[in-house]
Amino acid sequence: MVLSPEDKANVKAIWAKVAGHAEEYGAESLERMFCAYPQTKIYFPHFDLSHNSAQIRSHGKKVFTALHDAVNHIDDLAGALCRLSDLHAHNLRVDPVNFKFLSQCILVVFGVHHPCSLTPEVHASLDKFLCAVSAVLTSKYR
Ligand code: HEG
Repeated sequence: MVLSPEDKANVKAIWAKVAGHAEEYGAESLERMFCAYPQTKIYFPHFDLSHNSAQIRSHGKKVFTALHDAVNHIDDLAGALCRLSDLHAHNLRVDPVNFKFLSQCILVVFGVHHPCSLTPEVHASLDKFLCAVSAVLTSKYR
């Protein structure tokens, strides 16, 4: 998944809107994933999955903070996500299909909160970025 200079600029621009909302947007993305794709709940048996639970908020913030870090290292995603890629492949063993589900929900959250910013071009760039992140996080399975 190759991001053009324009894709990178689009991702950085829309990601600037997350500032101060990482927990809120992250939690909403997770809740949408658990609701629309209930099979994803299997990875979180130890979580309280009720609406707006402290665990969902805290995990949502972690996911969005990691994505923020990835945006800041958009030219070296493999390096920026190296530790998380080990964790997801070797410890968590999340089936790669689930990354598409979460990415889809993250896109929807941007659409809900920033409808005017999510132009078709920005949508396409953000989709490519999330695909690239997912590819790194699922690259070490064996
Ligand atoms: Mg993952 C932990 C990021 C997709 C299931 N995930 C984590 C952590 C981060 C993260 C930052 C905390 C790591 C730590 O504790 O050091 N996850 C992350 C990103 C993405 C992603 C950026 C994709 C955009 N994760 C993902 C998906 C699933 C999943 C699709 C399953 C449906 N993640 C998962 C689980 C944990 C993490 C079960 C451990 C949660 C816990 O026990 O606290």
